Amino acid sequence: MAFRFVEFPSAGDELRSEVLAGLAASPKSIPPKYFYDEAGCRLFEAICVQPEYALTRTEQALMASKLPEIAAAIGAIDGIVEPGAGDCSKVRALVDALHPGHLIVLDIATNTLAEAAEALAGDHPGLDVTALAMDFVRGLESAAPYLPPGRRLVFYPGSSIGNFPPAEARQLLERFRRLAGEQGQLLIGFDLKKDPILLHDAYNDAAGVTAAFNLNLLQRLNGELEADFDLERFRHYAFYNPTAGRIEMHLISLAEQTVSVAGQCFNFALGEALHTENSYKFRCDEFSAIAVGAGWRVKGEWDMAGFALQLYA
Ligand code: AVJ
Repeated sequence: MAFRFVEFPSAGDELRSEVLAGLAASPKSIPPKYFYDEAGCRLFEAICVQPEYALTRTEQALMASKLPEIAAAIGAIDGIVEPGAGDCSKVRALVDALHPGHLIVLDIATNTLAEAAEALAGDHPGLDVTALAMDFVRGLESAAPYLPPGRRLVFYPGSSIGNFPPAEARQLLERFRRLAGEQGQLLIGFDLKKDPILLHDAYNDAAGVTAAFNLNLLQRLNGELEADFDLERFRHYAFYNPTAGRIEMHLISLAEQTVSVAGQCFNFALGEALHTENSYKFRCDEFSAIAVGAGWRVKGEWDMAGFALQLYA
């Protein structure tokens, strides 16, 4: 089994500085990448099996039904690179179809990544697996020394790209071009614009898992930044903003209150919002305009039930 794990330093300092900056800003916000502590990763996996949240199931069904076609369109490759791989569940089917020699997985959730990548390596004796624990939005370029030579496919499924506003999405796709290199390709999944009530329900599941996922961010800050958020005094609030083309998730203060975080005090007015996530939805042509703006050329497109995969070279 060929497996190596590299942890990049300073994730802790960045949590502290980004959270303090976000709480000091107006309106208040915290980047969604901080949802994924261990409890957050488990809650996200639970969201993915909620009846209202079709995104992950649809992507899996699309991958399963079109895999031979997608694999043929990709052709022979030497390595797959997956930023934000999380529990590495999505890349398995692709590894089995494409048989690359190398797999490089990156994620900010250190333990989830390390365990999943090692298990994947154990299941694929011929595959060389490298797990890089890092905030790839910041440190993507430091993955360069770990990349295999030859033809690389960057795999970015799950509509994670939806967390970035269009201008930032374009920049990230430009960086993915450099990551993929000469003759590189990109297979990317994104959620499509659809009936807004369906979108609304996907982020307001009846079992309250998305609410728990959103509130867990405060729990995490209580544990890791010595904060004293009272989770009873914040409400999960998610809605589709059709003008911006995105789901917005907020935590709304149910009272006027003062919260201490890492020794600093922050006031929340009654009804004040802490913005925790944007999840952009696209039409296929809208998305390809962003990717083409980043220098990619469309090579293939597959869609099913409100979700799309596009292949770029
Ligand atoms: C992992 C960013 C694709 O936006 O749908 C799910 C995260 N947030 N429910 C999404 C999420 C609330 C998810 N992404």
